[in-house]
Amino acid sequence: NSMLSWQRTAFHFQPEDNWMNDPNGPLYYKGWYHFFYQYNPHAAVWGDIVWGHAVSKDLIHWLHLPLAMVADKWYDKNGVWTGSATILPDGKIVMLYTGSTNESVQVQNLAYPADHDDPLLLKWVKYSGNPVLVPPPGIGAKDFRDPTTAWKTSEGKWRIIIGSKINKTGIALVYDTEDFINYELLSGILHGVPKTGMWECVDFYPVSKTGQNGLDTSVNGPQVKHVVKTSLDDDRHDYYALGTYADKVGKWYPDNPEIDVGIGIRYDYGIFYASKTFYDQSKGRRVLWGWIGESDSEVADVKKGWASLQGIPRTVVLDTKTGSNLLQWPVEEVESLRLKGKNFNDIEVKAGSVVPLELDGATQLDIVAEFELDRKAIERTAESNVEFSCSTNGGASHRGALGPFGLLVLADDDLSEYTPVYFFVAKGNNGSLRTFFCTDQSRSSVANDVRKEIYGSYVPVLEGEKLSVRILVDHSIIESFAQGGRTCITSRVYPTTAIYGAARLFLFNNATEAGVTSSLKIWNMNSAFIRPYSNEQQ
Ligand code: DQQ
Repeated sequence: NSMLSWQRTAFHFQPEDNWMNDPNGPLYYKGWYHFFYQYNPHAAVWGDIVWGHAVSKDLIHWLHLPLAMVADKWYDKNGVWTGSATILPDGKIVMLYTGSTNESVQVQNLAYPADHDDPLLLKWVKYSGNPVLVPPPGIGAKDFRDPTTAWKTSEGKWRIIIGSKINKTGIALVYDTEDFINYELLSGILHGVPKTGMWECVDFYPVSKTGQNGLDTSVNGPQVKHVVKTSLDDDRHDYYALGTYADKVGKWYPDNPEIDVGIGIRYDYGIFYASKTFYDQSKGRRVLWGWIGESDSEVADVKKGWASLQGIPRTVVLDTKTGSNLLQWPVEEVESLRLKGKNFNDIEVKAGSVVPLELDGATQLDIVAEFELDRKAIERTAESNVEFSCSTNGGASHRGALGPFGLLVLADDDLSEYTPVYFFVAKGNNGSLRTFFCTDQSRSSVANDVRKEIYGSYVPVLEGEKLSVRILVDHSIIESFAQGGRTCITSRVYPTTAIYGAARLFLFNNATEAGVTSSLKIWNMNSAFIRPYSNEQQ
């Protein structure tokens, strides 16, 4: 349907057509980044899941390859579900994935490249003895999925975790193996959190306490913390927590039990699910992929013939300044798409005003913005509203003393459509400030078959820091990173008039008392090359 074709993105990974969900088995091999993903070759809705496959030299430009694995065995007849890659010390690759069997039992299967000399890893072989793991006693047949990348134990074995639940407690089961064929289930779980439900797509990895570079999954010791991430089936968000890993017993303990896995911090406060990291040995970084679904209707997805994107891959490191959160940032390669940039210096945005930013197009942007609130107004205001929350406080049109202020993205000229990405500074009665970072979709589209939520959360702002945001805009996706990636929000939006050449960008300040000064650098973004392999060959 050409009416909806503007929703296709220009530099986000998406298949030519049909449905995509979770990222699978990302890895770097012989000069190529490989990306596999949950894919329905037949329709723009979930079902008939197989593994799509694409390769890239830079995580931005992609060649689509033939399907890597299809549902052709009894042990994956109902779906070739999510899995992860492990690169062995000799450079060989093993892939573990969940199969939904002919009887819809969730089992784990082993696969490997047919030809390790092929840098494109076109052909995959399923191990003849599959499945290698079936649900253990006490675990439901449909509650056993999504094996992680393996890491080395101090004993020299490989270890993986697999998500599950017992009653309503989400858990990660731990298995040790020496050959990826025979496994030993540890008697205790890695970790579990009551009332969180099924843990999908668990992830486990070390982050350096100095925060500078990414670490291979097996790195352990006093210089690291360990991250546990789960995707909660019940509320469709990805939660992580920082903690300490005890190799000997195969357990992990959160730094702060109040911000434990599934009840504390999210990777992203918008749409972002089933994510997975991998260690990029070519650049010494840990890279996070996340599935970005749609927030329009299924009818609209079927009409347009496709559904879902992948977020721009993000590097993840520990935020050594706070010590209590990660920093996520778009991989540096996305900057290669930047066309001519434009600077806007010290723009004054008075309380209650909107300021247009003149650009050559506003549907493909990379925005870096800083904001400073008028100090006198901060001191002056008597407002007390530390209980503020993005989603319950009326969104960007609610006026407080010190906010909201930020940008109106994918807006049209007369502001019949726009998506505010903004800060709200709340002042406590003891004078302390608390900053929130939000995205408000309530006026993002005049269409009525799309969800129009208000997303957001608290963002840590340290003494002396300016408020800062990076925003990637690509037709129907807005990815926003506040304070260097401490709090992130991804939105899918469906404007009807703020498209192509009609899309504009504005600064806004809906505070009642404080003026804001903003400096920005904005680049129009080139489109990425994301094409079928067969076309390449012609
Ligand atoms: N998607 C896969 C499962 C996983 C879920 C099936 C998460 O393996 O638990 O498509 O989105």
